[in-house]
Order: sequence, then C-alpha cells, then structure tokens
Amino acid sequence: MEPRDAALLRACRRQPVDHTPVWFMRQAGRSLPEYRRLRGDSSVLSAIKDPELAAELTLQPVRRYGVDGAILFSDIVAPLVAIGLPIDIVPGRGPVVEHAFSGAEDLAALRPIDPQADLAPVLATIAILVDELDVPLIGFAGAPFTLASYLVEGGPSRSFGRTKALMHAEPAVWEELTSRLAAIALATLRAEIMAGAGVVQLFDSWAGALSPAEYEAFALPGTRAILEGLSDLGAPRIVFGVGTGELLALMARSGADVIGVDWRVPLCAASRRVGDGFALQGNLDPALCLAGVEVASQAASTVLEEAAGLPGHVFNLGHGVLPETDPGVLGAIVDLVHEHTPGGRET
Ligand code: 1CP
Repeated sequence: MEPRDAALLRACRRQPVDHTPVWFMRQAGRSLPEYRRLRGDSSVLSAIKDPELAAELTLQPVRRYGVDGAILFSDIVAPLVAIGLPIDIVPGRGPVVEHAFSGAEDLAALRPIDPQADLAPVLATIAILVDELDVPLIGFAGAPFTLASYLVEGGPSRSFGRTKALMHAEPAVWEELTSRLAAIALATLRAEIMAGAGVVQLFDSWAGALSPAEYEAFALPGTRAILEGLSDLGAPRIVFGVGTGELLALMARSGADVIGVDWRVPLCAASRRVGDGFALQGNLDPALCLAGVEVASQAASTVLEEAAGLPGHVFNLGHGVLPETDPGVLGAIVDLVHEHTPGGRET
C-alpha cells in the first residue's frame, strides 16, 4: 500500500513536503516505447477491460520516470461505455459516439452505473495496482460538461456549438443530462477510492470553452455535486480544465482541494484568483517539452519559482503529454523537480 505520508497526498493537503511531487497528465501513452510495444494494435477500450494490461500500462511511467503518482489507465468515457453507450475511441481522434445525444428521448440510455458490476475490470485493475505501487494511485472521471460535449457533438469539437445550443435552448434537458453524468462520475470515483485510489482528478478538459456565467449555470452544479459527494472519503480532489483562467475563482467553489491550472496563467496569479485554502497543480506547457531538455528544464524552473511560497504545489504539465514527447525530457523534469527544495510550505 502507498505510504500515508506520500508527497503527493501531503502537497494536495497543503502540508509541508520534502520534495515537490510531480506527475504528468497522460503519462501513460504513446511517448513511451514500452507502451507502444505493449499496446500494439489493441484498442484503448479493450486495454481498459484487461486488468493485467491496464495495470502494467499504469505502472510503466512510474517505473521509468519515478513520478509521485500513478494515474489509472482508463479513459473519461469508460464509465459511459460500461453502461452500454455506443462510444468508440478512434485512434488519432478520440471518443466518437454512434448516435449523438439530441434531446430528452436520449436520456434513458444514461442509466445509473453499478460500479461493482459495470466497472469490474477497472476495480480489478486497481486491486492489482494497490499491491504494486508505492506512490498514490490517481483515480479519475470526466466532468459533466466535458462528457456531455462528446455525447452531444458526437465526437471531439472545437466550437462546442451543439452543446451550447442545447444548454441554452433546453436547460431542463441539459440539467437532467448533466445530473445523470454527475451521478455516474460520483459513483465511479467513490468506487475507485474505496478500491484503493488515494487521490482523484475530475477532468473538465473543455470547460474553458464556457464564459464564467455559462460555467456557473451549466457546469459548476454537476461538478460540485461530484466533488462534494466525495468529501466523506477524505481523498484529495483535483479539478482541471484547459483555458480556464477566467473560471478559476468559480472552480474554487467546486468542492476541490486542488485546482489544476494550464500554462496560460502563472501559478502565482492563479493563486490570487482561487484565493486561500487550495493547492495548485501545474503548469508547464506540454509543447515546451518538444523544445529539448534545456528549454524544458528552464521552463520547469520558472514554474517552480512561480509556485514558491504557495501552500501546496503539485508539479504537472498544463495539459497532457504530447505523443511526440521524448521521454528523456520528462525524466529530466522529474529529476529537476525532485532536486528542488520547496520553501515556505507551512499550512
Ligand atoms: O496516462 C494517462 O493519462 C492515460 C490514461 C488516460 C486518461 C487520463 C486516457 C487513455 N484518457 C484519459 C483522459 C481523457 N480522455 C481526457 C482528459 C484528459 C485530457 O484532457 O487530455 C479526455 C478529454 C479524453 C478523451 C480522449 N480520449 C481524447 C481527447 C479527444 C479530444 O476531444 O481532443 C483522446 C484522443 C482519447 C483517446 C485516448 N485515451 C487514452 C489514450 C491512451 C488515448 C489514445 C488512443 C490511441 O492510442 O489512439
């Protein structure tokens, strides 16, 4: 089992740490040759259903990089697939939905999830991992807005036009859709924590497409239902989205303990926007990891400087590892973060 005083848990709780913890969103992935070898031509969804394989894919980046957290190999759409929605993950594209959600008549397909039955392979993966890991396992789920966007658009989107049209034109349907998605995410995260995940992250990746007023009315209620519904379990809760600079103050009202920040807002500025009482996670631009060790290390040092004096900092990228990233660059960043001595970490 993970040590209870692991740096990741301590930083999330704004307790003093002897090194800044670091992990990378999408750390298990195509940038690792051992990942490409093991995954071969199998689909992401079939890998998620194979506990031995999913556990190994989770462990690979922990072994290679020595990161302070292991993110479960799964996907934000996995719980929706598990309740029978016709979603496929298309290589190079992402989740694609056979019949896009178009109105009240499509709500019935979003039945409640029974994690013990529907997520049996995921829980079996966690059972393997808790025996193997000496760092916390990070469970995760997709936030209602981000998941709804895939269902309504039928796949990845740039403008989120259909999603915004639905939320504004049919607010009652939107509310029902997002509260069903929130119930699924809450049950999923509760089951992951009870199976052994020590930290959870709610991915609201595309929330930055919303104005603050839209976020508050149409995304925050579902997100808050999930995060507040986890409070009795004690696992630190991280919320993250891309392009959320204008939303950070609202995200601080979501029930999260840790606010994930992308690279557009320096952490010291993000800290002022969220106010007291939160740890921050981030926020090296993943594109800079393509510019070589020297550039990436310099940028990582800048992130650490901007985080100096924050009550809790979890080093991460501002979004996921890009597939073309040289693993050597990520390894150098982990070493640099670990060698840095954080100061002023008093609660
Ligand atoms: O180490 C890890 O993080 C791997 C586990 C993981 C995670 C955390 C996968 C497997 N997916 C996710 C989360 C996820 N999935 C998010 C939130 C993180 C983020 O913002 O990047 C999102 C938005 C998705 C949806 C998704 N699945 C996309 C994005 C599509 C878009 O809208 O731009 C994509 C490309 C996928 C496919 C996917 N999921 C995971 C992997 C390894 C892959 C690549 C599939 C392949 O090999 O072709």
